[in-house]
Amino acid sequence: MKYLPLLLLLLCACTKKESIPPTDLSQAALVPIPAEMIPDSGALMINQVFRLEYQPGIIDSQVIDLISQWLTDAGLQISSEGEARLSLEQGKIDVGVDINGLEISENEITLSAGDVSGLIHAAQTLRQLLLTKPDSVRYLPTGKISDSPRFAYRGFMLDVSRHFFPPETVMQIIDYLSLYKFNYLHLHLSDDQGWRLEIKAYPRLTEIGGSTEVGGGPGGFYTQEDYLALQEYALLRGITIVPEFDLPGHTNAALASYAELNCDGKARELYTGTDVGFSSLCVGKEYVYEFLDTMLAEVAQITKGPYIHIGGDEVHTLSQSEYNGFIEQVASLVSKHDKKIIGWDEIAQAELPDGAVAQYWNFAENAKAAVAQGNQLIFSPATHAYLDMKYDSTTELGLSWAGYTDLADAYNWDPLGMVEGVEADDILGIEAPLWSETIEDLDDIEYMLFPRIAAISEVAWSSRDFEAKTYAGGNLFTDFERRLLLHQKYWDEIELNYHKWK
Ligand code: TNX
Repeated sequence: MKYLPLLLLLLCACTKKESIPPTDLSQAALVPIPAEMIPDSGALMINQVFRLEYQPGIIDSQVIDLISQWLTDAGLQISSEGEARLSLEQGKIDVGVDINGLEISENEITLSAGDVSGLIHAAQTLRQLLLTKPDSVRYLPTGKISDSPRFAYRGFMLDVSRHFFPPETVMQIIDYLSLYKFNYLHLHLSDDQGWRLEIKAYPRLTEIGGSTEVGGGPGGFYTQEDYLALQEYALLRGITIVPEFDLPGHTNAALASYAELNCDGKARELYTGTDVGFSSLCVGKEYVYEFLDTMLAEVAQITKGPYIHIGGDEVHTLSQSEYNGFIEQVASLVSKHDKKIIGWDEIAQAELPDGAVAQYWNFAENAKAAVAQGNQLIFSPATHAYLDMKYDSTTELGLSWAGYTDLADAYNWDPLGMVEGVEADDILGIEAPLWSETIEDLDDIEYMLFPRIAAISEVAWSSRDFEAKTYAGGNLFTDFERRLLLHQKYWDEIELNYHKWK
């Protein structure tokens, strides 16, 4: 009896040394949570050399290099020879948008997907398994994951107008978005405080309109070369860029650059404050439509994705019919240049062309009007998805006009059921905007994004079992938090400036 404590101590020490392999894949720290996880009871030893196998000519070599780099950085040894196998298979399973699978057995890892974005997402799943496991654990649990997203559009918006962010910052954000399986990056490229994309036919837009920002800093802009490089960087990581030119309001930077855009023919002063709603292009002037036609033609030509976002929000200086007439004309110009339009929910007050998408941010009547016209919605409700809202009253950065948004608020909502009469088919997806009135650099961006961007990723990607699980504040969120806490290890490793919520 007297030796019992000693015996227990010894037993404990032994089992610890053995480092029990994890055996339950379904408990892995994956965000967004996959559609299906089937664990089995084995384990794969990580510390061995994996022989990379793929179908040459089918999978783009840049994609193979990127996936190998991600996994190597996350701790996998990959080579052309080796005992264990890492196989990449594209097009072998159901060909469907973004359907993907990850299978782990005792000596093989297989990533399979219908298309390239599915392959990238399968790789991100494996990468997350590696990045979130404790350093002492030398095994991955075996089993099978089958996954596909709930919504086709999973976006994040960065306001590069109120404050300008250089291409390196945008690339860093693209890396974060890709890890959490977002597939659209919306760049808010023009507003009262700055015009941020070079337009060759109108160089003063960036020379003058790009020369400052909120607070009077130097501003900046992307050359067309920068813009093309950003798109290429994003596309390789499964992300399409959506350029926004906010029209006809939020246009002071353009009005300061070209006097002809104003009804009185006089250029406006540059603006470095944060008011909204005071500016508008002169919608009755022929010059304005020539300008827009030329500008949109240039943008359409260098934009790889299907959408151009035309803004359309907060126009407080026009009559309803002036506003509607303007939106309809711009919509037809965008269609003429073979792109589809997205606009803030106000655009649904006008007649929308087929395929136009309204971005619901504040007004349910507008969302209903879009659906009544047969158009789809992107959900960005300011009360849950605006990442420029403060977490709580102590948050130094950000605004609070839509209230505070803590991690639970960013997680506990669903687009379905949010606006009466809006059905699943009416919803193209979700987008989280970050307006940058108070956001000045990458550290600020990271603070507002993390951890909430992970919550948004799960709302956008994962189907939620409302029947089986308590929704608001219930065990869905508790389980999300459990998984997310394991992501902090990686965030600490890369010195991410995240908001510590626990
Ligand atoms: C509303 S959302 C705006 C932006 C501001 C933002 C600040 C929208 C379409 N317009 O101009 O930056 O609030 O949260």
